[in-house]
Amino acid sequence: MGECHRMRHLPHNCFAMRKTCLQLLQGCSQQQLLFWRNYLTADSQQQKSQQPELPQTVLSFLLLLSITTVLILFTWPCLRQSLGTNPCLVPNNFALMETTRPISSCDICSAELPVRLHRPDRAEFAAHAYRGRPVLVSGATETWPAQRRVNLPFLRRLYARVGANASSVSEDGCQFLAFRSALESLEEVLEGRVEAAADGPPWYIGWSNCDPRVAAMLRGLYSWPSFLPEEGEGSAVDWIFMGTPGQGTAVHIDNVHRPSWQAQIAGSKRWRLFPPPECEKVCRPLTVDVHPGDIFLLDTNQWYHGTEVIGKEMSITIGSEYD
Ligand SMILES: O=C(O)CCC(=O)C(=O)O
Repeated sequence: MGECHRMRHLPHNCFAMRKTCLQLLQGCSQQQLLFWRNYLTADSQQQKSQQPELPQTVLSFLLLLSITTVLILFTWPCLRQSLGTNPCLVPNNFALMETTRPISSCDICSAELPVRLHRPDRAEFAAHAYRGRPVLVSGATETWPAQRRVNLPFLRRLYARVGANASSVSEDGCQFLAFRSALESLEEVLEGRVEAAADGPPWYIGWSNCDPRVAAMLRGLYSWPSFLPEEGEGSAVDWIFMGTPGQGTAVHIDNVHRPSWQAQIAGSKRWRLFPPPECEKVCRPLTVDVHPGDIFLLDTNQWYHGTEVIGKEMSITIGSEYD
């Protein structure tokens, strides 16, 4: 094919760039031109199928970038807390919680909520234990010495006597939550950073009481509610929440294993409950006021909840999850 053979490196779009192509192909016979046309067309199609197209690469990159951004946005509050002093065991990221929580059956709603029970026995409570409907039990803690004895000075003495390391509540899976209060640990609270008077500067905290010596002493002052399902006792850590009037928790939803009970030992607390979005058409938000002697039972995984101490007293609660 003479001169034509040396034009192996014709540009692939040669036939589109007619002028250049014709110059390059000068001297080729009709047959040679046909040869090159077939050769180049086949070659360029093969190359096309081997190389990923630019738009596809850009799209993949953008997709990856969006996924990474969304992941960072959703997990950042957790990551930041985990890197700081508080382990992020009570999830506080609304978007993350909302996208990962299981969808509720709207059987958690009914016209009359909360369900009100007075000193139920195990059989009566069994009908409500796992239904997800908030239950307010009255008259179930009258015999608890905790009602009269547990307050901040008592807890200060107890931790000092037992020699429990109060800062340990933020290690090994135990938690200390300071909510809006500028407090770093339970130690600070017990060592006097807050006033025991209800009308002093505001504060509100919660902690999982995982020191076995303190737990044993406190369990001598209250008992596992007798109406709860039998197999539930002792399997979970007790939680104490306490603080001054006007304080409490912002609305949130939990990711814990089981439903919770909470006994109001002192003061009064208002719970604001909101159904999950999938049940908004079936049930309404509700407000439940809990007073000393009441036990409030709530599936905190299904109901968005926030609290506020009402009245003039310091609020103290003890509670746990039940099986
Ligand atoms: O008792 C409180 O004030 C808050 C309790 C709470 O938010 C919870 O148990 O998830």
